[in-house]
Amino acid sequence: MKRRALCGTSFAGVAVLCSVMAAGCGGGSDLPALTVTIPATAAEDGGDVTGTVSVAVAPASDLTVGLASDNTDRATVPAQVILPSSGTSVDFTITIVNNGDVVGDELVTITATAGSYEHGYDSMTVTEDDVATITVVIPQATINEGSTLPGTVMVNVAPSTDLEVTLTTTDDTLLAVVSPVMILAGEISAAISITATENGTVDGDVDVDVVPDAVGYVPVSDTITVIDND
Ligand SMILES: [Ca+2]
Ligand SMILES: [Ca+2]
Ligand SMILES: [Ca+2]
Repeated sequence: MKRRALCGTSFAGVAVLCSVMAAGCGGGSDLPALTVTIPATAAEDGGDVTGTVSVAVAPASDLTVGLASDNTDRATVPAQVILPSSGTSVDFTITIVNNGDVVGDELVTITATAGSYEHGYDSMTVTEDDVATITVVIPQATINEGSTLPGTVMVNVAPSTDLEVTLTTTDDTLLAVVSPVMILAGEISAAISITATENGTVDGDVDVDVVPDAVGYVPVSDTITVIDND
């Protein structure tokens, strides 16, 4: 995708942009233009990508080009690059920010400016790689038959309305869990309670998973070992 700023239009936003260009706008003069070319998309976890700023005719002397990103939470660029008088383009690195937040795909616009040039810009979509998860956390590694322990169920994205969480275990004859529990709107966790059922059978020590389920969240279970007392 390539775009150039249009000067002399009646749109208020564009007029403000053009006013920054001093002599470049309003008089109808045909200043040489900077052209920015960047990939249309970049994956949040895909590493850095390369952009290019170019001009139609090589500058008379090395040209300092200022660069800016309008969404530095997603992508950053060097403050400036030098377009050498020996050429018509220069590459620059776009650093893609890989975070753990779940915000969805977002648009980033990279703008290039230089004195006596019409500025140029191009936009890209940085695609989200993180997902909303719901995770069971049981602090202890073991639970004795006949006893009860507290735990927590946590989300990495707070729900906008109360979230019902269903909990199950992979062996409900040995380990019971109170279900459902609610994570309240705006909160990220709720307490849970697990009980190792007392019985008279020789079961041995058994690993049991506690598995969460909530609409819109990827489940992450936890494992605890039930210690037999028979
Ligand atoms: Ca990420
Ligand atoms: Ca993310
Ligand atoms: Ca037993």
